[in-house]
Amino acid sequence: MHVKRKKDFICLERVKGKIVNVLDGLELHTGVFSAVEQKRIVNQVYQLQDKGRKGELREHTFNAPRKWMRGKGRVTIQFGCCYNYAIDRAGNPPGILQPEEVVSLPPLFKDIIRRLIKWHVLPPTCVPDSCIVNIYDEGDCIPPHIDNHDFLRPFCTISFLSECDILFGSNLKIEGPGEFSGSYSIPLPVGSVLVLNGNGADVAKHCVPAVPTKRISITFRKMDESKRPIWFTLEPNLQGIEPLPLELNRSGSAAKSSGSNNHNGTKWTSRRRQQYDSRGYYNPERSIEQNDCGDWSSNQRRGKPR
Ligand SMILES: O=C(O)CCC(=O)C(=O)O
Repeated sequence: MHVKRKKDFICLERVKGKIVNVLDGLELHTGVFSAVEQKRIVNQVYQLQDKGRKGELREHTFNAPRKWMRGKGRVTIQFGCCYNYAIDRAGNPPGILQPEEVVSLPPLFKDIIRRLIKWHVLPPTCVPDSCIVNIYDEGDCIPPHIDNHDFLRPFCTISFLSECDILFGSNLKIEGPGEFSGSYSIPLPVGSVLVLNGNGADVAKHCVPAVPTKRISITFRKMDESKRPIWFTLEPNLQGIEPLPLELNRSGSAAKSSGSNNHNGTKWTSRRRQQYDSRGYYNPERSIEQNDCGDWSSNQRRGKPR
C-alpha cells in the first residue's frame, strides 16, 4: 500500500471582489485503506444498515428517506451526535441537536480515526469524535453545502465501493434532480480520504451529483466542544493519539507522503528507510514498530471484531 497525498488543487474564483484559490486547504490522500480493509469497513456499514432497518439503532442514528425523486434517498447513519440538516418541525436550526442521543462511534470506526491521525491525514489537534455514513444508491446525491461550523476544520470524507466525482465551487448550480454544475470536479478513488480545510471547506461549497453506481462515504468530524451533545463523554481510546514520526528522505527534506512538518535532526536509519519506497512515499506495511498495523491488521487476520 502506498499512501500519496495531493494538495495542489487550484481553482481561482472571484469572491467578494478578490481572486482566491477556493480549493486552498483541500488534500486528497489515496491508498490509505487496503482492499481488504475497505471490504471490512463496508461489511460493517452493511451490518449497521441492517440493524437500522430493523429498528435496532437509536431513532436519530439511522435515517432512510423515501426515494420520492431522483437524487433523494441517500441513507445516513450518524454516530457521536445527531446532526439536523435543515430547520426541523420543532424549529431547530441546522446543526448538532445537543439533547438527541445517537449511538457512539463503533470500534472499527475508532480504528479508522487512529489510522488517520497516525498516518498524518488529520492533525492530532482535530481528532474526530463523530461521523456520518452516507449510503448512496445509484442516482442518490448530496446537494451543494458548506459543512456546519458546529464541526471543526479540518474534517474528512472517505470513499468506498465506487469512484465518483465531488464538485467544488463558490457558486454551485442546481441543474436538475441530482444534477449540479460547478467550477471544479475531483474524482474520489475508493479507499481515498479527502480532507477539507481552509477555503476548500469554507469558501467553496461541495456536492456529490447523482452517483452512477452504489457508493458509501464516511465523513469524520470533530465537534466544537460547546456544541457537543449533553450526553457526550470522551472516548478513552481516541485520546493522546500520536502521529508516526516523520522521516527525512535522501535529500534531507521531510518525506513526501506525510510531508507537512520538517523534523530537523531526525536520523536516517536503515530501518526507517524501509518505511519509504524509492520515491520517498510512506509505506506503512514496511513499518516495523510504532505503526497502527498492529491493532488493525492483526485483528483483521484473526477476523475478530473490535
Ligand atoms: O459523500 C461524500 O463524499 C461527501 C459527503 C459530504 O459532503 C458530507 O457528508 O457532508
